[in-house]
Amino acid sequence: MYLNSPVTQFESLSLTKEPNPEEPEIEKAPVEVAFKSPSLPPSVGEGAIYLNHRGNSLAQQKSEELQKTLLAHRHDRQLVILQDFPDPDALSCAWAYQLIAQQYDIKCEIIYAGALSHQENIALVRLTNLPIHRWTPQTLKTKDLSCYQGFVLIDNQGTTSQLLSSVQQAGIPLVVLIDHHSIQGDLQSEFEDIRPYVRATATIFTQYLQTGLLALDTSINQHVKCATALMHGLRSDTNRLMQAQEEDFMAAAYLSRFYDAQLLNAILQANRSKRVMDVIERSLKNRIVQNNFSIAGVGYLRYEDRDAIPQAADFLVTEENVHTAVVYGIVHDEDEELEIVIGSLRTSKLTLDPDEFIKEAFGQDSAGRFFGGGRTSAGGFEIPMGFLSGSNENSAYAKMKWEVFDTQIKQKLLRLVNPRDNPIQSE
Ligand SMILES: [Mn+2]
Repeated sequence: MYLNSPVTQFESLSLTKEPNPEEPEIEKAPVEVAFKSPSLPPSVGEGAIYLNHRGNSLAQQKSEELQKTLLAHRHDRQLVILQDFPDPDALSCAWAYQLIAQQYDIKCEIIYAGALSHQENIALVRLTNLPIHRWTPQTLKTKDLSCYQGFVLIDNQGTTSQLLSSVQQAGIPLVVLIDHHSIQGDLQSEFEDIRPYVRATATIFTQYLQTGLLALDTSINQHVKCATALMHGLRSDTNRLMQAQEEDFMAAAYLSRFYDAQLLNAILQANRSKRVMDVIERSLKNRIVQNNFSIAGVGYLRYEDRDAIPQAADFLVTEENVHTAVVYGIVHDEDEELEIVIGSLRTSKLTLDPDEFIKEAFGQDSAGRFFGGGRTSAGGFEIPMGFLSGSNENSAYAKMKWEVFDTQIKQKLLRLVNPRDNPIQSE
């Protein structure tokens, strides 16, 4: 049922949207003008020739389309919105986008609403001075959004950001959407490059760089750091290249000319906090293993420790006879008095599509939005707790609330894990 069949993958290729008749008529701008502009790099470089030889004309075509879009938006200000808990793939690609867009005098503000939670992400941002800003929905209210002419989604399709609705309500149009997750909804973007069969958005961005959208230069410190970030993003989304495919390896090979291996090593050396270790311990204690699935609820955890959930799932999936791990908990944000159920799935089973699995397990909310999705070998979900959020002063009440969510999530998961059993009786 969850076959990751080549047919499905191919079909997603054709999902690139039809030209939108309401788009500014960028087609009318003669292409030669685009490529002759003095501030712009040549669009056909060595890499482009290589990509063409390989028959990967899609990357070339998308680069040219993106260039046209950027030209049409010269001098704009844009918001680059990342998922609430941005990962290295998202962080590095947003930075690469900012550097590319800068050449067209487009000023980008890279923002996220949640937290940098994984120790490696904190190290990445600190050690490279990666230019991102935390804007909570509260912060957004204090900003004058009228100075932004467009927004950009990278490595996400808005479903994992609290900021999307406010930005849309402010009437800011979606100008660029670049992602490798399965299509999550019917967002309309002027430029769109969604390639679910590519393992990392960093691979897509490296291809843009190779085709000449930005000429990396090892004498420019920022370029070296951005290449290092992209290498980290690419490695982390491909399980240290173990799930990388040819084009990911080709992208890594290209980045190897520019990245700083020592800096990457320093990022990877970042240690886990004790609290994260404690969550991993809880996941080990609480896990139930059925039909090669390992499922663990870890109870309440602090907002800043949210990344402990995917890290626990990463760990549980390494157990013998386990191919898929799902870990979830209630993440509590004290500042915002917000509670949300957050879960992560990791799988080594090639025929299990995390996106389909999560959508099938949890379904959609009343507005028709799925609670989560995924990409190759990994997925995640977020279930808002609405009216049941907060008021945990009474520990018996908090415990009861956790048990209700825990039971409900287990039921939904076990329905797929043991299709023939009654999940309630199966324990
Ligand atoms: Mn990614």
